[in-house]
Amino acid sequence: MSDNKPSATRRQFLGGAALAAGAAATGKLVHAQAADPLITELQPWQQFLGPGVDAAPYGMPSPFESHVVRRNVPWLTADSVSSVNFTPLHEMEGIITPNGLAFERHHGGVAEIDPADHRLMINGLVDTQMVFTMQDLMRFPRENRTYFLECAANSGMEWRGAQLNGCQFTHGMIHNVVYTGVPLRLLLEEAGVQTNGTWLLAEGADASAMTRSIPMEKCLDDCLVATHMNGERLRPEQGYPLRLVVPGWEGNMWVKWLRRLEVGDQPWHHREETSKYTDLLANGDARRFTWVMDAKSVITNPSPQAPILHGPGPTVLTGVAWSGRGTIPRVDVTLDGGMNWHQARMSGPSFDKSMHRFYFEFDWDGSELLLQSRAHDSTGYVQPTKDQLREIRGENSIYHNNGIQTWLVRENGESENVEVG
Ligand SMILES: Nc1nc2c(c(=O)[nH]1)N[C@H]1C(S)=C(S)[C@@H](COP(=O)(O)O)O[C@H]1N2
Ligand SMILES: [Mo]
Repeated sequence: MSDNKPSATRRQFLGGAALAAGAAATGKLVHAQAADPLITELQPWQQFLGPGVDAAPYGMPSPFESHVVRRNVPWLTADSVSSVNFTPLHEMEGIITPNGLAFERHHGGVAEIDPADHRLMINGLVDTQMVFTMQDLMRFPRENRTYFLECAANSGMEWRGAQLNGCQFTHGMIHNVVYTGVPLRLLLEEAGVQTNGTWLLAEGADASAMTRSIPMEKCLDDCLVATHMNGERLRPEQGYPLRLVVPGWEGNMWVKWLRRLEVGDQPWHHREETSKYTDLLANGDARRFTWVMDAKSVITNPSPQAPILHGPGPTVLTGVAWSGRGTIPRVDVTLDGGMNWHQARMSGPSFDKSMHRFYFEFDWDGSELLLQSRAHDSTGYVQPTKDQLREIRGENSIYHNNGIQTWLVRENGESENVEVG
C-alpha cells in the first residue's frame, strides 16, 4: 500500500458520482466535501489484517449496529414470560424481517424442544389418528411463501390518542418472513378429515398450551406447518421446531411449538378469545371472530426514533404496508396532515399477504411536517383514519387498530407521535 491517497481524478470521479445521484433523485445538488480526511487519509482498518473466516461461525451484525434490537415497553405487561417485544421497523429496509429482530409474543415463555423429541398429532374427526416426527414431516412436499404476522394488539395502545413515541412501539408487533413448510391441507388429507370436520383446534407445546380454533376452510386453503424461517430453522422464540402459519390472519392463531391438531365440528371456547381477542363496538356489542388483518401502513423514516439529521434539502421518506386480504398496489403519503396526497413509489417484491416497501423522495424546506401514509390493498380497500375507525368501534377497543398514523416532524428534524383532527 504505497499510495493510499486517491488521485485528483479519482476524487473528482467520486464527488461527481455523488452529485449525479443526488441530482437524479431530486434535481438538487448534494454537497460533497472536497478534502474529507476520512477518504484522503489512511485509516487504521486499512493498516492491519482483520479477523479470519472462522472468527464467527454463526455471523452477527456489525458492532456499530448494536442499537438495532427488539425492545419492549416494561410497563405494558407484568413480566417478561407473558409479554411482548417489538420489531425495530425504523432500522430496517426491504421487506424481510431478519430472524433476530422478529418481535416475540409469548404467553408462557419460550419452550426449549429437541426436535428429536417433538411430535405432531392429528386427532378428532379423522379417519386415521396420526403422530408425525419431524423426519416424517420432512417427507411431505414443502413450499416457500412470504407472509407478515401481525399481533391483533399491534397499535392497540393508540386507540384513545397518540401514546408511544416510535414506530417500533406503535407498529412493531409485526414481522415478515419467508416460511418453508408443508401445506396443512396435505397433512389433513393424510389423516382423512371426516365430512363433519369443520373446525381445527391447534395446540402448542409451551407451558401456556396455547390453543386456537380455526375454520377448516382456512386450514385447507393456505395454512402451512412451517419448519424454517428465512432459510434457516425456526428460531426458538418463533416456535422451533414447528409452527402454524395462518396467512393474513391475526398472530394469536399462528400457534408456535405446534404439537396437536384436533378436528372438530364446532369452535372450542377459548378463555382468551372471548375475553381478550374480541373487539368492542361503539354500541357495546362485541365483534368476535375478526381474524383477517385489514390493510395498514406506517412511515418508518422519518419517525420519532429516526429523526432527520441532515437538515433541509433532498430527503428520503420510507415505510411499510401490508394487508391480510392481498397485495398493496399503492400507498399515498402526505407531508401536510392530509391536505395534499402524493403517490409513493413501491419498491421490492409484492407478495400476497406480505409486507410491502414504499418510498417518497422530496425536497424538505425545513418547515414542520405532518407525515401520514395511507395503504390501498388489491381488493380496493383504503386504510381508514383513526377517527373513521372510532366512529364504528368507539374508544374502548384494543385490537385491530389499522388507522392512519401521524408523525409531526419539527424544524430541527425531530419528530413525535401526534394525531390530527
Ligand atoms: N404456543 C404459542 N403460540 C403462540 C403464542 C404463545 O404464547 N404460545 N402467542 C401467539 C401470539 S398472541 C402471537 S401475536 C404470535 C407471535 O408470534 P411471534 O412470537 O413469532 O412474534 O404467536 C402466537 N402463537
Ligand atoms: Mo398476539
